[in-house]
Amino acid sequence: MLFRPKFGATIRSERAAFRVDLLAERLVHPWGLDFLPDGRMIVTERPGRMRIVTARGELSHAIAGVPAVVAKGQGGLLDVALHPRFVENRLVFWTFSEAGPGGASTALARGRLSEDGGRLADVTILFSQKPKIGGTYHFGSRIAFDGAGHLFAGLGERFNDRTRGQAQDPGSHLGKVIRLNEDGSVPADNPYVGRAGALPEVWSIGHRNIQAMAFEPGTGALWEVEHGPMGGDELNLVRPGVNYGWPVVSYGLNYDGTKVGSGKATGPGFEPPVWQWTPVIAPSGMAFYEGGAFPAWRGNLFIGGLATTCVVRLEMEDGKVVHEERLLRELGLRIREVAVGPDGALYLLTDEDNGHLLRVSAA
Ligand SMILES: [Ca+2]
Repeated sequence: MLFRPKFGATIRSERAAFRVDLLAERLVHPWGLDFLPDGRMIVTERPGRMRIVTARGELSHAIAGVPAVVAKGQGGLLDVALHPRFVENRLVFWTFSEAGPGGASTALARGRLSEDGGRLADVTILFSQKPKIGGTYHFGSRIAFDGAGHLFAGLGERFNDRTRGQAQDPGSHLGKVIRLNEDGSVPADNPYVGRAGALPEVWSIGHRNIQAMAFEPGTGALWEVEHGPMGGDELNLVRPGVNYGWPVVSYGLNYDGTKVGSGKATGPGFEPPVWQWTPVIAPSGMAFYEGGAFPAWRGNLFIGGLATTCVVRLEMEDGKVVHEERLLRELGLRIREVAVGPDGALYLLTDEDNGHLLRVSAA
């Protein structure tokens, strides 16, 4: 039986002692979180709401102006990210499941948050994943800014056997990382621009279901985490034009126990993951720790675990993972999103009907 520590109790781990506090609850399957310049947070809930949460955990009403989402299965309102110069332009970006001919797909939108935080104006759909298909699984997705005028989105391959092979096809957006300019236009130096049969937004191919993405401070490297099938969750270092292998090579097996694709874990022309989890952790959300509250955690990568109800802490050295620790398993909560606050605390969202916002601070 799991020991369930009370919120607020001191928890000792390998490198730090910390406490977990319940900041807010009654968020419905919260998904994405980012920090406003004043320390408040903007949070998405999968059914289609976006709200502001104060540093003390008070929830606002739903922000008006968010377009309709397909809130079914894994679909709905997904990630949210503020523009790196939000202070000047008030721009908010988010991903969601968008309806259309053929079913649904992941889309990326941008809007301008009113000064009072109550409304999004000038809402524009910057990108719609092609093709739209039926089914409610594997929408991805996460957003990351490089700070040099580009934004990246990690997308899913929509799960079903008929279409997952499109993850290998640069003419489809299924199972891709894409790169856009911040106005939604396509950068001329994207790797597939001008290639016959390819979609110009594509940055890297062969992904399954991307659930976390982050730039590494210091190196500027882009990392992503994606779900494997039965085994084979992956941490990948994302580079342009590179093929990450799905569904030809995988450390996992299909859910019926059969081998994936070639039956091999790696192969020529496919970039292997930097780290992989078998059995799976079902990762979602990640952040590099740069805060001042936990000096021993600086440079570590923290990744949420859904199925494993934990936060994975990875120690990184020269682009490699040198140690893994799993934190918070005893809480028994599915961790959907991980962010580092301006106070140096870790902020977590839990994927539950009564979703929590948790703060992990130094004890
Ligand atoms: Ca792979």
